[in-house]
Amino acid sequence: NAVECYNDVSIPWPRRAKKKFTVAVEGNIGCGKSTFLNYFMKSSNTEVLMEPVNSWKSVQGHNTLELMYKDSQRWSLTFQSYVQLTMLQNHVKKQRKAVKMMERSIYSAKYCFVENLYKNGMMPGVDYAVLSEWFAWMQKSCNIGVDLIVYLRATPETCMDRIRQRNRKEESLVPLEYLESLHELHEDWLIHQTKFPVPAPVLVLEADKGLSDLQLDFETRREEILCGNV
Ligand code: TTP
Repeated sequence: NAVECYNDVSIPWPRRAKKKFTVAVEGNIGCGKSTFLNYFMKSSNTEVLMEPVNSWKSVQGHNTLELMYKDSQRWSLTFQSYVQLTMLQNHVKKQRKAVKMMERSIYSAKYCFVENLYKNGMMPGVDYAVLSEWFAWMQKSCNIGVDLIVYLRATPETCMDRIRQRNRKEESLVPLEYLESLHELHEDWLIHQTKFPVPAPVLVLEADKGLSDLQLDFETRREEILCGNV
């Protein structure tokens, strides 16, 4: 399969490159995923699927992201079911280039965000159960595989600073504790690998540094990221 092929260094790179390869970029809110994706957008063999945040803000005229932050008990199921749909659409979207790079995945939406909402009492148990049933069905029935996860690992404090700087109006009320809780869930999933299945090898990039230093890391690790030689 694609992972084995990309990891098999005995196969020369141009031939390895002909196999399709999917990378999911993960990390807390504000960690720098868009910067990462903008950087790799310049690679000619890579297609980049940015997260459809704008479509979450305008579902037939409804801002589901804003509703979720304003009253999560009432609206988090509405929001997360739409996120799950848009993630699925990106996963199954026909891949034309050798590398498909996705901002997040259906996995972090479920294992980090939905878990966070449920475990902190922001999503009723019945809503969590319905989303979990949908998720389990999609795992069995749809092609949602990824070949590599790039984890941009930043402290909640760094993420908070970056969220403040970008000043997205829906996120004005996000408290540090929310980011701390999401951070723990990303760490449990991708670093300790104790809580949920990890669908692909994980490449960790420390993302607390300034964005220009981070871009140097993108450059140095470029081959690993685009070929999966982790
Ligand atoms: P992120 O997916 O973390 O995207 P980002 O724009 O913060 O990424 P970066 O700064 O690293 O480039 O979150 C976008 C918004 O959507 C954020 O407010 C969190 C929210 N969100 C959820 O609430 N639930 C979800 O399942 C997902 C995927 C995002």
